[in-house]
Amino acid sequence: MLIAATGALCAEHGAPILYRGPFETMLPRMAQDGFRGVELHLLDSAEIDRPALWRLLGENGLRLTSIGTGSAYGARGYNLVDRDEAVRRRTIRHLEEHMVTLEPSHGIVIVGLIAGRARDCGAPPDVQAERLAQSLRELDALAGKHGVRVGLEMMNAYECDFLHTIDEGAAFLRYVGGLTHTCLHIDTVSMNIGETDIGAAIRRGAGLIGHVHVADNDRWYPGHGHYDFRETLAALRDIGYNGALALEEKMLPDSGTAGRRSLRYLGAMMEAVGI
Ligand code: LER
Ligand code: MN
Repeated sequence: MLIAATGALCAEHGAPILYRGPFETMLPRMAQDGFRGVELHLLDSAEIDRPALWRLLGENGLRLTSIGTGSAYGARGYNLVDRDEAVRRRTIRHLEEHMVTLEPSHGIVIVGLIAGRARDCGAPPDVQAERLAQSLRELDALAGKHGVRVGLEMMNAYECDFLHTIDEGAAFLRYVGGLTHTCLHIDTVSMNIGETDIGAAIRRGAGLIGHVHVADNDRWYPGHGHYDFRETLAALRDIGYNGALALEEKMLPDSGTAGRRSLRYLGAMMEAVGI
């Protein structure tokens, strides 16, 4: 399991993104703090200098595990269930740009907030489900073309209105049917809110879980609060999970301290459960 730091060109102070700044200063800081993986949260992949990013990743020994896409939902209203088909089409084209950025590392494009909500859809839940299913079928085909994967994130009920638990995600993937480049993406903060038994839920998700967001229950670095990382890591070990643990956590008390403490704490927990 590769522990990845989250990073963004800019983000609100309280947002759960660990490092911020231009690639040429942010990526070396991550590497110096001990990271070998990075999850970038990008507003628009078409606006970045991809060759420069790929060069800097290589120079700093970092693998781009994943791209977080939620900022385009907030800033531009992009989503996959919108009542306006033109918005849905624009969102799929937008996510394909992230797939191009992820081609060299065969990483994961996250579909979390950008999945959209009932208020974007303006129709009953079955229509919302079918629109998301149709959008995911298209994204899945594009992911195959670009050699990447889509990670459908299960988020808690305070942040989204559809697909909160691993069981719900698994049932939805069965409903969509035939996806070959789409996985479930889980998040410790949301599991802490929505799952009844986190270890058992992860074990039932064997074979489907492809990406993991990690933070303590208070969204600080692992070890700051009371989330049971040992239980989660043991369950991930049992299902043979070999993807990333991406630190979607606050930069508190500062990026470097939080990053280094996360690596130390998760490293010790992984060793304790025999990973
Ligand atoms: C997105 O990855 C997520 O987990 C939400 O909580 C948005 O912050
Ligand atoms: Mn998350």
